[in-house]
Amino acid sequence: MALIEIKVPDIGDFADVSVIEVLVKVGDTVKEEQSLITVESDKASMEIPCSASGVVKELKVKLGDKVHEGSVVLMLESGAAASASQVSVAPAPAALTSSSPAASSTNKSSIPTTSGSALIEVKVPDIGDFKDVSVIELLVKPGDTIAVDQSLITIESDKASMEIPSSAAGVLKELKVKIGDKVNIGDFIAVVQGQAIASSSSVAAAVSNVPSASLASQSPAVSAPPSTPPSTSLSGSTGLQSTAQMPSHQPGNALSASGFVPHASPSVRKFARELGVPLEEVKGSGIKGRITHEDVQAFSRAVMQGAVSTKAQQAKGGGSSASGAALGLLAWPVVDFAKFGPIERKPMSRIKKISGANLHRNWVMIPHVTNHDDADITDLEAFRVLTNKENEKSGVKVTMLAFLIKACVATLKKFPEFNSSLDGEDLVYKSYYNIGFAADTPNGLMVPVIKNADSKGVLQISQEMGELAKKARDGKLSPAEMTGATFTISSLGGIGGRYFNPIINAPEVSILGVCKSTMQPVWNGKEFVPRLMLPLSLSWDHRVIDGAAAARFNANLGQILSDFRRVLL
Ligand code: CAO
Repeated sequence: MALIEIKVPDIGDFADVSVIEVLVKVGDTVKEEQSLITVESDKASMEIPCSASGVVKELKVKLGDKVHEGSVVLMLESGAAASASQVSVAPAPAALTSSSPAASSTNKSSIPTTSGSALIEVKVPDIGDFKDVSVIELLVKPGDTIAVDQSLITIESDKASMEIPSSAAGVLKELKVKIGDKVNIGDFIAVVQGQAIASSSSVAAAVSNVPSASLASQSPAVSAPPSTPPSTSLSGSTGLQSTAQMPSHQPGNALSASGFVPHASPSVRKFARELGVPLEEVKGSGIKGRITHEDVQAFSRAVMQGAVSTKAQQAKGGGSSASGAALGLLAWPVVDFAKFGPIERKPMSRIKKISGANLHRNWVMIPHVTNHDDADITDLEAFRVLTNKENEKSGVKVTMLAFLIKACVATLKKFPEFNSSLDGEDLVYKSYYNIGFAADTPNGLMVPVIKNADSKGVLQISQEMGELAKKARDGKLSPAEMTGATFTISSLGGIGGRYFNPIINAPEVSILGVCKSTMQPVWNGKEFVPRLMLPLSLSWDHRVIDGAAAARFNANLGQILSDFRRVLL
């Protein structure tokens, strides 16, 4: 067993490129040519392959480190002693910056025009042995004014992505390629109308980006990206952050159809394409907003679970005014209401729009069933009135909702699936009891959360509820005060009504709706007696909960409410 150093191979004139991904960890068994790290310059990202097979004993680089040719990436315990070339060098991709005026003629030819300017053909420069590389981004469009060296397209192999620069300045007349096309060295990609044929120096600058030697024959994992003269950096890596982090448009940054070029390595891009994930909609969690493999996975999972919809999905039928075509429904009726009488059009409040979108998704995606029941709260109401009398001075008013929260916690403990969430094919059972309560506010519905309600008494819950409801009405709830609920209660008891179907607040799996208690004649076996009955409406997710469990939940809740001592059991 030999311990060998695996070093960064010749990556041309690139010096101090950043490590943006570490793809292996100590203890991993790696094969020759397996990618170890991803490095990035301002124009390309590339994966550095292992020059031998073995077990990773020590990593010598970490995220954010700068490396160059010869930097030690890791220590590898190799089965056989590696040769000197194996140890240190995955062979030279190319000289990246040597200017080659002669080569320019292969990349650009000109056709004089009558106006004195020339139509210049821009071709794919020497990209080494790479064949049939896919065009993954078009960075310019006809009519754009192009500078020499400005990136025109991005191409990508399975291990590297690179931007192809323009070898001429002028106005882009035509792009000869589209996304998905495969290109090779010498392929004609664009026509630029320049004032004249670019000077030899500008030609040289453009073509200086060209790797001059074969890459793939010796080191398929390392490509030579076009380098950029220091003065013409167009898409510095610091400028390529996720959309959320970088709202302003930096000149020269490549734009995708929907925004900024997503910052991701070739393998992540490939992975996203395989899953059909629109990278520009993924928020990167890596350095400088870089999108990682895990980010793509998480986005894909969120879309599958309905927690997130892509822009394409939204365009097809996400909003309330959507056509319904995506669901195969009739188009939404378009009516000129003013035809029938005076109208006033008002935009919906921000909260209504947000809660509306959530309710819509939950209603459509969760198979809801609602069980209705009545609980005898005659004795509990008497106790509530007494409690309020005794605590008059405290300023805390106890309503039925605080008792309901305690009663629900006790019932949730007995029926844990009601306090769970669906995560893919798993059920996540929570050992904490955070109860959300719907609050009616002038701006719309909000759901503040009483955290750890199991460890709080009815008086404390009442006080917290009062404070949170006030904050909700004043629009002062913090995100932390509205998140983390495991179960929700929606009480219309102060208003009226008998029963309703509350919509589950995903990712919760059930919700209790409560209406106004009324005196009812209840048969006790001998006679009808007047009892104060509280209408309960329990909606539950039929993927998680069965009807029998829901009926038992309601029965148990009813028993606790009719004799609150049971809350202690
Ligand atoms: N039966 C009979 N009376 C009830 C009752 C019930 N189930 N629940 C409350 N009441 C009474 C209270 O005792 C109080 O009576 P007093 O004025 O005599 O003291 C009165 O109704 C008003 O109560 P409240 O609404 O102020 O207090 P609450 O704790 O019951 O509710 C809150 C607080 C914030 C939840 C409530 O104000 C609210 O916003 N409810 C609306 C929730 C909602 O919109 N749900 C629908 C969501 S789906 O669209």
